[in-house]
Parts: sequence; structure tokens; C-alpha cells
Amino acid sequence: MLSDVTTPQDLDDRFRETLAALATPSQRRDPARPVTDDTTLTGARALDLFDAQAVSRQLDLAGRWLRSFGEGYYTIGSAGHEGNAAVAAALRATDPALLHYRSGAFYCVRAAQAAGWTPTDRPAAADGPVEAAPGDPGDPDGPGDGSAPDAADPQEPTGGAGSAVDRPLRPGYAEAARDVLRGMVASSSEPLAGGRHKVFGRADLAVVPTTSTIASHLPRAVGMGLAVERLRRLETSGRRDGVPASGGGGATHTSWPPDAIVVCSFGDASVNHASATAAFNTAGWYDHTGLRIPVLFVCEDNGLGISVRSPKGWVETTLRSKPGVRYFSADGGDLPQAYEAAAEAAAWVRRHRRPAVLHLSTVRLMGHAGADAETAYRSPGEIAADLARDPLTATARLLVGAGLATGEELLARYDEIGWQVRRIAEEVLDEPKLTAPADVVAPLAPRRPARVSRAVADAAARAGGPGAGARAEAFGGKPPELTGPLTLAQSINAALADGMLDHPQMAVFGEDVGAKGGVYGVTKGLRDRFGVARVFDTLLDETSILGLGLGAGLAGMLPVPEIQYLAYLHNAEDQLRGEAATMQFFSQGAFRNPMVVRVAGLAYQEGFGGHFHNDNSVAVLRDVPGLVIAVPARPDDAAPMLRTCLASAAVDGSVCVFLEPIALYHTRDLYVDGDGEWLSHYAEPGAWTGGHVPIGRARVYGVGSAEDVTIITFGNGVPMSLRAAATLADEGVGTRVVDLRWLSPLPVADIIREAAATGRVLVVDETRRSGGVGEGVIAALVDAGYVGAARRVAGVDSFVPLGPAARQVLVSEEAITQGARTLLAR
Ligand SMILES: Cc1ncc(C[n+]2csc(CCOP(=O)(O)OP(=O)(O)O)c2C)c(N)n1
Repeated sequence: MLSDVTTPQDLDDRFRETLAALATPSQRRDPARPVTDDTTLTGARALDLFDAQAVSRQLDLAGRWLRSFGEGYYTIGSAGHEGNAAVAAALRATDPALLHYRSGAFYCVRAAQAAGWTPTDRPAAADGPVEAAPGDPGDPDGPGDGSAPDAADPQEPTGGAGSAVDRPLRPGYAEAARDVLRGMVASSSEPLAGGRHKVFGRADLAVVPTTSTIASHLPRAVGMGLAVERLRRLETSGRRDGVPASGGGGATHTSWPPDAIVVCSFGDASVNHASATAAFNTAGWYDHTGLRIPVLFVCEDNGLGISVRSPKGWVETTLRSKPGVRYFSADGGDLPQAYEAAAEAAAWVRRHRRPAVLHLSTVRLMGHAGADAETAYRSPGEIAADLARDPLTATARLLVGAGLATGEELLARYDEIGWQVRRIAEEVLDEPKLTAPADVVAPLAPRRPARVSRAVADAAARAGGPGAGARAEAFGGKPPELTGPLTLAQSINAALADGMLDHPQMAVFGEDVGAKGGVYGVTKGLRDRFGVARVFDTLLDETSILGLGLGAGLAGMLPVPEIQYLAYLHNAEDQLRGEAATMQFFSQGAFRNPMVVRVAGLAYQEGFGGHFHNDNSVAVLRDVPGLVIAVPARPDDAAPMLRTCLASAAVDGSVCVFLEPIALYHTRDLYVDGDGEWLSHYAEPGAWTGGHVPIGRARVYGVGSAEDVTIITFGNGVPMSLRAAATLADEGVGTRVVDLRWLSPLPVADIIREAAATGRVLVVDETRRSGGVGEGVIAALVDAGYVGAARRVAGVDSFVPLGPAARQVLVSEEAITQGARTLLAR
């Protein structure tokens, strides 16, 4: 029995005592009638929600039971938060949900909904029609909630004598329990993360997994809301059909109906987190501009963040004061009240397509997690007060008081559920775990280079064939291959335009990318060509920019967000490393965030100095598992590399960082003023396939005999090394210059081949000596058994100072030449 499990507050014993003491109702109520006079929630539904709450509670007990003998790895429970069952009941099974780790009862209800249960008792029109938004080409007038009450449900008790409690458990509840238990024991059969994490998530339930980083899912939720609304508009204007074929390829977009709303839940302490304030602000900011974002934020407020109390009244004050976000509230311990408030909030969001927050008061029972001794920071009186508000007991009281069950019947039900949960726990205990590194990393970042190269070839065929007319029009009759040699910036601009033409779901956004066309002009003209829905300026918040990308990618779009300067990516790193890069890993590819994040960065800007516009550190990106990092140095690499990133995002759901060396954006010459050697012609579509640059393949330049020394570099290091090689050639030294092009994954095969060709390697690394790219190159050589000579020239471990002082810490051409000479002198 799970009731044998010792819990901090003897929760199970208290529940039993309370139910045993409940008076038997004098009259039986028809379960088809509302459970109280002031709700539409019927007795039958309330009984079902009691079941979900009981399953959730028993799962918490099971987590502790499994932990007690070392077979469970997760004890954060939902006890006290089970009122969130009512929130699930007020939503549709197809509304995408990103859940708090205490939303166990919500998850159970969602699983039952997906298995065919329609928990809403509200009339079909209660949600109301989706409201016309400004500029909407034609909104559907249909009912907000097409689901009628499931009167024909064979499981529905129809009243009369006998116990309404005595009926089979809803299909879905046992399945949900199995999912959760598998997560707790890290079973490789767990349906979403496959034993990689304990998550609430399943693609068929439209439950998107969240990480343990509190509030980090909120920016994504806002992005999903924006994308859902955008897709709805495309749908209503008849433009969505067939679009995803070459779009982002997110896993679930087709299953989100156009009038879906996004729900995300989180705790009260989480409202203070920068990610949460960013998400609320972004939702409000867009609402202020008239853009619709149908997101329902649900704050499950138990008054505590581990041991720290939310100051009395703070959560309500802050949630009420979010501009553009409508406030709803309810007592999460009062099932009908929570249901009514959640239904009202969900209907409001669905109808108006605008953000709202539901502030659900809850209690936290059994401490923060298994090991938490809350008596160290809470008084006995405080703990007892929470116990008195146990939502499971409250629902039992409600049902008994309404004449729908006796305490004894509910206890029997609770025990029956407990036995089932225990049985499932025993079943999953022995399921296999992940046992090999290859199994662990299999879903991390799938790469199918042949498909990616085929996608590029297909894009070329479309651009040169059926899409040629649209392409000519988009480029104003003069496609970029006919405009003469281009700079790096112009080449990226043209490739972005070609990407927009080929991927109807692609969107370019960021600070200043729209009206201004980017601070360096890289996105110039794109908004005029492709419209404000696809090329738009965001608010000034990198967390939100990436969050929009994450949500849009999940919804099937192909987002290309821009981070204005590399230094400012650090504001928002978690959205890239904690959210984007983990999604396929924690969902075994069921969800993914196809995304190409353009970042302007690296140093050597003449006349525009200072660290923040010349940041040369990429260490924080290089160790993110699965992340693709592209650094194009020259125009005729930039375009094919961007095409590869877009194709890889669409095909494999890759998360790519496209790091553009600012100092090379407008560079024209290589050796002497006016030589135009750093300009390139843009390839016509017919040449894209032949010029395809696969991920992880370097470019090699031979200078002189190319026999004496190998310089391995990237970015600004490429033109500097080529100039150094020219000097060396004058001295009779033959050099091969290897442009890595990809910092992750590193082109290891090319590195080793080119190093072995000369036996003398100079790594020219414009990032910092510590944690810089050069460390990875040298390590790759050592790992491969390279026995030749090697040296490194790298940036000083410093921030980049203003003005000419920058030269003191950056790699110079002179240092490269000297480095090569030293190598040759050995
Ligand atoms: C960004 C981040 N910082 C710290 C933590 C560690 N941590 C886990 S839960 C938690 C408290 C969260 O409190 P609240 O949001 O109120 O949710 P509750 O657990 O009370 O439901 C903290 C600090 C974390 N998971 N993420």
C-alpha cells in the first residue's frame, strides 16, 4: 500500500481520518446536475476531477515510496496543487500546454481528455466566437468550443439510486500515471524523454515538456501564442495550406487548431524571475501594439519558493499590474470556483486572442521535495494551516456535501486508485534504463546530411524553376547573381531573401531588423519585400526574441531571429542552451525548435569599438551539445552556409547559430585597396547544389606550394591569415589556410588531413586563449594522434578595450606571420 509511505505530514492518514468523519449525505444528488448552485460543473465531472486529483496524490506517494528503496529519482510532487485539474478541464485537449512541475492533476485530466473525455459542461457557445482582430482578413464565426457536452458517454452516471463513484476509472488516468512513474524511475520507456528527465509532456496530449529551470518556458509560451495566432490568420485567409512542406517542420503545428490557446503554469516565486517578467512584458507589449497573443498564464501560488515566502499580497499585486494581461483569480482548493475562473479566463483568451493570467491560490503539502525538512523554516501552525486547505480533502467534502458520494466510498475510490498506481509502479520498476552513451545522445541533434543536401538541391530547383517568376519579382527584376560582386552583408541579405522565398514559414525578426534593415543593413529591404508579418522589429529583449523563436519553431515556423551583438546573447543564453538545445533531447524528437539565430559579432570593427560591439568569446556556445555554430568569413561561403543552416533546421530541427563577423560585413579588399578580392558573385540557383557546404566541412586555401605550414583559423582570422600567407610566400614558405567555417561541430576530418599534410600547425584563434576555439582544435589534433608541431595565436584573456588599445589584446597579422616563422624554425 502506498499509504504505508511515511510523509512529512502524514498526509494520507489525515485524509483517511477526515473522510471517515464525514457525515453520510441525507440525499443523493443526480450526478448530471451541477455540483453546487453556482457552477456549471456537474457532479459527474467533479467526481472525475476528484479521481484525477487522487491519481496525482497517489503519484506523489509513489515517488516517495520508490525513493525509499533507491529506485525513484524524483520526489517533487503536486500535493496541494491538485486544483489545477480544474484548469485542464476548462481547456481543450488540443490547447498546447507547458506545465509547472506541480501540475500532475492537470496532466491526468489532459490524458483523459485526449482519450475521449470532454470534461467541459459549458454550453458549446460559452467560449464565444474568436473575436475579429484588427486587419484580420476574415475571422471564423464558429463556436469557440465546438465540443458539446458528451451526453452519450457510456461512462456517464445518469443519476438515480446507487453510487456514482462506483465506475471504471477514466481512460487516460492510468496511462498518465504510467508516464509519470516511468519518469520517476528514469525508465527508457517513458514516452517523451525516454528516461532523460522527469517531465510532464507528450506530443499527442499537446503537452510540451518544460525544463527544471523555473519560468524559462514562459518566453517560449508567448512565442507559441504569437505563432498560433499567425497560423490562424493564414488559415482564415486560406494561405496556410501546403505551407509546412518546406517550412520549419516543427512536430506539432498541424495538431494545434487555429483557435487554440497556449497555457503555461508556474509557481509564485517564479513570477519574479527575469524570464517571467520578460514574458509578461512581451505579451503586454505586443498587446499594446494590437497584436494578438492567446496565452493563458497560470500562477499556482502556494506562497513559497522552497523556503522563501512570497511577501503577502505581492503576487496578486504584481500579476494585477501587468499591462495588457487580464487578471483572473480563484481558490485552487475550491474545485467549482477554480473551474469557473479557469473556464472564464480560457474563454476570454480564446475569444479575444489576448493574454490573461489566472492566479490560483494553492498550498504546498509534503514540503518542496522529498528531502526538504520544512520544519526548519516553517512554524507548525503554518504547516497545519496548509493541511487544513488540502484540495483533495476539499473536493471530497464537496462531493459528500453535495450528496454525490459518502466519505467511505471516496476512500474506497482513493484506495483503489492507490492500488492501481502501486501496481503500475511495480511494473515500471524493472523497465530498462538508458545504458549506453550512444542511447543517451541519440535524440540530441539528429543530422541527416544527405537529406539536407537534397533539400538544398530541391530549393535550387524551385528557385530556378517554378519559383523563378516570384524570385525575379521579389528581387525587383534583378536577382543577386546579376548585380555584380557582393559583400558579406549583401550576400547574407540575398540569401535571406532566397530563404524567405523558399520557406513560406520563415520569419526574420529582432531589434531594428525591420524598418531600418539592421544596424549593418543585413536585413535591408526584406520587410518591404516580404511584409511585416514575416520581417518584424521586436521589443528590446533578447530573452523574448529567442523565446519568440522557440515558440514559432514549435508551431511549425522557421524562425530566423537576430541578436544584434554577440555580447547581448549573454543576456539570454538560457533560452538557447537550456531551452532550444534541450528540446529534442528531452522529447526524443517529438518536439523541436528549428531555428537559425543570426548573431553579429567578433572584433576588429574599425572606429566602433569597445567590448560590447567587439565581443570575441564563443565559449558559451561551443559546449552546448548539438548546437550548430557557423561562422562565414567570405560572401561566397555565407550564402551556401546560410542555405545549409535553413535546410538543416527544416529537415532535422537543428538549432543553428549563424555568427557573422561584423568587421567583414562590408569588406571589399583583401591584399591592397581596390583589389575587390573579398567580394564574390552570388551563385545562381543552378549552382547551389554544386556549391553546397555541408555542416562540419572546412574550406582550404593553398598559398604558394602549400607544403610547409598549415594555418587553421576562421572568421576575421581568414583574411588576416591569407595576408600573412602571402608575406610568407614571398619568403618562400608555402602555406595552406584552413577556414573552419563551422565551430561546432568542428570539421575534424579536414583539420587532421590538412595538419598531417605539412606536419606544422598554427592555430589562429581570434577568440580568447582560455576557452577559445583554438583549444578545441588542438584537442582534436591530440585526440587524433597528430604528432607534428603545433602553436597557437589567440586573443588575450581580456575584454576588448576601446580604440587602438584593442590591438593589444587581439590577434594581429604580425603575430600570425611570426607564429608561422617560429614553427618553421623548429
Ligand atoms: C532559474 C532557477 N533558479 C533556481 C532554481 C531552484 N529552484 C527549484 S524550485 C525553486 C522554487 C520555485 O518556487 P515557485 O516558483 O513558487 O514554485 P513552487 O515550487 O513553490 O511550486 C527553486 C528556487 C530553479 N529550478 N531554476
